[in-house]
Amino acid sequence: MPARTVFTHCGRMDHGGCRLKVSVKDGRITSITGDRQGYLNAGYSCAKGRALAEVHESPHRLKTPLIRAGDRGADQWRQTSWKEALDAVADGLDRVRQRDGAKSVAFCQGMPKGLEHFALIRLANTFGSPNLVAVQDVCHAPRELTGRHMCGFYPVADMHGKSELVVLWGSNTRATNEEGIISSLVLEKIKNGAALMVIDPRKTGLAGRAQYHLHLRPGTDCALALAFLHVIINEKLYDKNFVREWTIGFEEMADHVESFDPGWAAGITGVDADLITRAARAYAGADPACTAWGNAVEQTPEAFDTIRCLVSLMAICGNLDVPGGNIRAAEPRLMPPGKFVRADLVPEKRTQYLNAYYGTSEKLMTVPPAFFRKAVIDETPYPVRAAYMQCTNPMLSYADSQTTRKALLKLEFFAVSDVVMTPTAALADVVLPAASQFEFDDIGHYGLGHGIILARPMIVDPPEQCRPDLAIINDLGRRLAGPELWFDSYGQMLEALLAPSGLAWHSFAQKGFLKGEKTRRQYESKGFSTPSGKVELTLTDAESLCASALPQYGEPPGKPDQDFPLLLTSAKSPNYLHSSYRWIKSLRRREPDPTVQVHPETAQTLGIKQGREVRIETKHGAIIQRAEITSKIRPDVACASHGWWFPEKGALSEESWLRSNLNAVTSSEERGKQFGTPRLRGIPCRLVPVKNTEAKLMSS
Ligand SMILES: Nc1nc2c(c(=O)[nH]1)N[C@H]1C(S)=C(S)[C@@H](COP(=O)(O)OP(=O)(O)OC[C@H]3O[C@@H](n4cnc5c(=O)[nH]c(N)nc54)[C@H](O)[C@@H]3O)O[C@H]1N2
Ligand SMILES: Nc1nc2c(c(=O)[nH]1)N[C@H]1C(S)=C(S)[C@@H](COP(=O)(O)OP(=O)(O)OC[C@H]3O[C@@H](n4cnc5c(=O)[nH]c(N)nc54)[C@H](O)[C@@H]3O)O[C@H]1N2
Ligand code: SF4
Ligand SMILES: [Mo]
Repeated sequence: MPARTVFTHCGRMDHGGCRLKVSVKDGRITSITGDRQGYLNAGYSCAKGRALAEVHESPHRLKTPLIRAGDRGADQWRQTSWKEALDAVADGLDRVRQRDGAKSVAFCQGMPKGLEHFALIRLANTFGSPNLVAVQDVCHAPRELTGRHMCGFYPVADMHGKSELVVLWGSNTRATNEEGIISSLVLEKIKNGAALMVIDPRKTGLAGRAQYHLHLRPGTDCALALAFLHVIINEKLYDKNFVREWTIGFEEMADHVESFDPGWAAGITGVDADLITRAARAYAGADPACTAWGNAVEQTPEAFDTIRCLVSLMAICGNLDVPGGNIRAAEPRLMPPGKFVRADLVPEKRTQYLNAYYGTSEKLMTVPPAFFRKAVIDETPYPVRAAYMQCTNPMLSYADSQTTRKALLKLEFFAVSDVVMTPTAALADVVLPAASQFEFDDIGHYGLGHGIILARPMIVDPPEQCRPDLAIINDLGRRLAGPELWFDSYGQMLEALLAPSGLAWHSFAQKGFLKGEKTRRQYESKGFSTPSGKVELTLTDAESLCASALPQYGEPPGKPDQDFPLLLTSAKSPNYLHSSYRWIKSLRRREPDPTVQVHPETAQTLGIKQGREVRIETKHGAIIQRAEITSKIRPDVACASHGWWFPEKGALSEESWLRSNLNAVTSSEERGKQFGTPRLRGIPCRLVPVKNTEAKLMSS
């Protein structure tokens, strides 16, 4: 067959977004390059995207459904047919539903990889369970929902408008190409004259190009943001008109931030007071400034307060909902997510789901992993006894891996869909082999709040018996909820979702993407969708959120001390997605081992040598990673790699899943009230060089 070229969008290597030109010959992908026409990437692609052909061909892929043939976690499997596997999953989930009620069955999703996320919510809803467990406690929800509490929408950086300043607040777009912000767009803005401010404990590549780099201690962002507010309000640099017309609580906020001066913040953050003052002035002076904010601002129990400060800054400086600022991105005309997931079928969700017991924000519709595990292990507030998991590897991605393992082993039944045998899948009763990128028709970015959706048409057949999650869920839905609530095929699901746009799948796939209509300053005619109709600097419903009306800075309970003198944080690798893809050769060559970044002075004091193994110890456990000695990091900080397991050592051995797993030294005992967020940034730790004799360590 002659070679052919297909255009599609990348996915499953991060949130996706780059338009790719893919060449195919005889069912094999022969080349992948970034396409210049790409709305988000303008020709850019990264090593992960270009490695997708290896995902397709990898010998590590799961290729047939498996049913457990020995004890849990004994690694004994029997290959089976799809019919038997899906019957087994349906029976396992239904048995628990019949006996204990639908809410005793959880549906668990990791980072949304494509439309499967919403299809799974639909499965949970049509099944009758309010418990959709996801990683949103540490990803996305704190940003989106705090935005919605304060101004009625999720203020995303307008990467296509003109800005005078780009702020990367705990976001390393160059490596992570975060949620629709492909780094090429940031670079384009800089080329067009925007100044750059980076707020990061590491001197990242972009920090090296920034006019302002605030090299703060991890976990102290709230103090820094309060000091920004102090400077801007004290020096009257705010947008007086916007503040007067469109905010409530400004006077209270002004009084409140009076004591949070840059000198105070310098003591906490480690950033020079003068630099804080200059940076705050630059933010207020830019017309407009856009803030791309990342995981760092939301992976602490204080996330709500930190993000409230950031939204307050956007508001009082006139950066909210203006071109080139932080905007409300209108979604394209599609079936609205609430309708797609059939939210109407669980009207009692907010009183029934596990979150109700913990009193989280009612806008948080997914269950934090810590609540799920407690329901499994302690049966609090009621037992959860079965789970269906897709696109997630909780053994690596949930804080406190030992507790996760205990919970998974206690589940009466659980099934996993994944592309390879992971430390999570290895503990399951049934494992389903999922199709991956390019192997089925998919829609990217639906429901993520970025105002775009992207077509990811199928290019090659999946390996052997692999099937797309959308098809698997559709089949499970038909079995568990009845065919009338589901579709004849997953293709119909895509058509139904697209119908309001007037496009059929094949036309959409040709067009490539849809974006919502550009509307800015909508508040001028409609007000803000908050109880007061304005941006709530003081929150009207603060009490119901167990928060004070204004953002506070609370000292973290665990501060560095003699025993644990450093602060541990993490940054995502440009070469991997969380716990995924260590089994791809080209990526593993680029990054063979997990590394912890240490400052040269710290390394010298502790006797740590470049490239040698170091034990990272916190109150919660110890792991080993290799030292990368670099002056790019603060001397009082250690920045570890997240998501590491070693597929070449199997999925079950501690040498594989425990040895270097960052979440073996995190905890979820301390959590934020509003979103159930544990502390993943700024954990007191110590580093100990590993002697050759103990290199084999682990749980010893
Ligand atoms: N300590 C610490 N922990 C963190 C973070 C951190 O910064 N520090 N970050 C957090 C964040 S932001 C997130 S989003 C989570 C991510 O947490 P997860 O989503 O759980 O982690 P991933 O590695 O992205 O994905 C898990 C699995 O999805 C599988 N997969 C890939 N594509 C498909 C597919 O199409 N179908 C199926 N069925 N499976 C597929 C992969 O093989 C992989 O095993 O981790 C969180 N955990
Ligand atoms: N290559 C790659 N891309 C990804 C992912 C991936 O795993 N790999 N994951 C995807 C997902 S699900 C998400 S949510 C996004 C995450 O995207 P980002 O938010 O950009 O991810 P991180 O690398 O966790 O954090 C960004 C920066 O925060 C800095 N940092 C660490 N601690 C702190 C702190 O306390 N305060 C401040 N201000 N900065 C701090 C780190 O040094 C890092 O440079 O990326 C997406 N894209
Ligand atoms: S930046 Fe993200 S979307 Fe673009 S090629 Fe890389 S993994 Fe794919
Ligand atoms: Mo994430």
